[in-house]
Amino acid sequence: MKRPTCGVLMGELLKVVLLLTAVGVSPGVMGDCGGTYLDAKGTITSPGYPNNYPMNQLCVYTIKASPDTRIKFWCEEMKLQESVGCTKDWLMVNGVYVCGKTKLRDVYGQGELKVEFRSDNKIKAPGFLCHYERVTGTDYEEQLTNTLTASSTTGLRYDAPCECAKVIQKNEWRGNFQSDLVITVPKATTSWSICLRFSQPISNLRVWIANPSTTTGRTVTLTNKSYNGNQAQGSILKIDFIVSYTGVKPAVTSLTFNGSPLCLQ
Ligand SMILES: [Ca+2]
Repeated sequence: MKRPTCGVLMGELLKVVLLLTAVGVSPGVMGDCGGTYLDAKGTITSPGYPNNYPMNQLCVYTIKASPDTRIKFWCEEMKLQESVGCTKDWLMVNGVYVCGKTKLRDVYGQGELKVEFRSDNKIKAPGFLCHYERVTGTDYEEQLTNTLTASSTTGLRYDAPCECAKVIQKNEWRGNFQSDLVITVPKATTSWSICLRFSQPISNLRVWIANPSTTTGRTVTLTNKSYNGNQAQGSILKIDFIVSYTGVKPAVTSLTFNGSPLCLQ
């Protein structure tokens, strides 16, 4: 009975030694939980990749270059536990949280890029395999909408915890309900469009501070009025609307803001 215990202990000891060896060592040792990466290019993975990552991990990967150098970061493989709003396991770069199979591609940092990986206390998965490299040239543009290949709208969020969009019902009467759509603007913009998808077709929509593309059906795009297109990052956009319906009451099931999916709370 003692041997297996000893075996486990030796295994743990070996892991500690390996971890200690890895600390401060330059880049790309597969399976490190975070570290500082100084090479011109390299690879980072979740701990233990391609085997399942352990639970309760919080790994910070700091990729550094000189202040005038840009760093490009992208993911080749992503297999994290998926959760609505990515509240369980997630990878975060530049304030964007992804989970499930949502791959980040071509995220840029100037001089430094911080990548965080978190796993909670239940359910493991194989994790991520991502690469970085220093880049030169003038084609640099940080475009959140171009950095994601979303497998679904649940595999993504913009801040922690999931508070980026809420639909708050204020009134309800036969065949109608009135709600506020509350969005925390993820990125400064001079114009906006919000695509709303309902679980059931709606028969009428009334909205006052946005122009609806249609007032019936399951999908509606709301665009800004001339006076409220300008929105700072983090500002709160509250849109009052009334939906009419026949039959089953519709609910907002997903939405995008300027093309990027937002989680719903
Ligand atoms: Ca988990």
